[in-house]
Amino acid sequence: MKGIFSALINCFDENGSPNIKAQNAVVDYNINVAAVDGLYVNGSTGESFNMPLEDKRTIIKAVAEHNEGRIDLIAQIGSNVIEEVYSLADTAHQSGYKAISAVSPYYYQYSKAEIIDYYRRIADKSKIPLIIYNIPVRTGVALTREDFAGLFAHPNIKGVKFTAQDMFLLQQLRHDFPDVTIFSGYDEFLLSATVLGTDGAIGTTYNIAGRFAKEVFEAVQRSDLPAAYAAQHKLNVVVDLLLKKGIFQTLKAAIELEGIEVGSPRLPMSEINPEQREYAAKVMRYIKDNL
Ligand code: MN9
Repeated sequence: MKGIFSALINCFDENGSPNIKAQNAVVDYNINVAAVDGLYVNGSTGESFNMPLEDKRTIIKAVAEHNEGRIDLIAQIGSNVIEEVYSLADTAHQSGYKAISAVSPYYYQYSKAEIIDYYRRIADKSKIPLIIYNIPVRTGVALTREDFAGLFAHPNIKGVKFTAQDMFLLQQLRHDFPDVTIFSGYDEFLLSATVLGTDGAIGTTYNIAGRFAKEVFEAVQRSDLPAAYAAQHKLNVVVDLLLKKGIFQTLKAAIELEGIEVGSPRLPMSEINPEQREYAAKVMRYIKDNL
């Protein structure tokens, strides 16, 4: 797997249940307009951590059915309820996903041994490869170079989504594990990560700004740093506008402007407010003016 993956938004109706019609439209938008190479389903951006198990399963299946093999799919299934993780790993496999991914267990302060054991158990059970979702700012768990060495020793742990600002560690991982698939996770660091030799990136803003991200990634592959720098600047304008008033609501409001009724986030996140709609209009205008 390679290239730019959207951390796919999930669409809900007024009761908070999956809205499959809108979800399908968002998948098409990602493929046809944002032009991404793959989708990371039920990640942070998909609000997975606020969703009931059966809704996560519904989304995993629906996205695969509608995608019909057009682009690569990864299902994020991490949770503290390990039986649910195993069960979603099966669903992802049966639905044709290329890989599963999982955040480390969170809330309780688990020991490194417990976290590594969690990942190994999932990787043992899963019939498709596991990509570690490393996001210390959310989980409070900072995996080290040595921790990754232990994890990548498992034959079914084949990648990492690296959502951290530590470019020192990222370089070390690229050096130590040339065959592991490394996706960078912060859209604002896409250029910095790509020059270190990552295989691709997974991010929130690619749902609407996938083409800017592809420009960054492809310019680095052909060693055109001025073009990569210019594209990263455009992407950073988008990231900045989205972060200002609340990234998830503003992103959803932006996609609504494209004619898809994605709805508001699930509770306990708040609804989209007028200020977020105003920023959504700014961000879509910027993208269209700078494509
Ligand atoms: O998927 C995203 N991280 C989180 C990765 O949602 C926590 C990023 O795409 C960020 O939303 C983005 C803005 O900081 O880089």
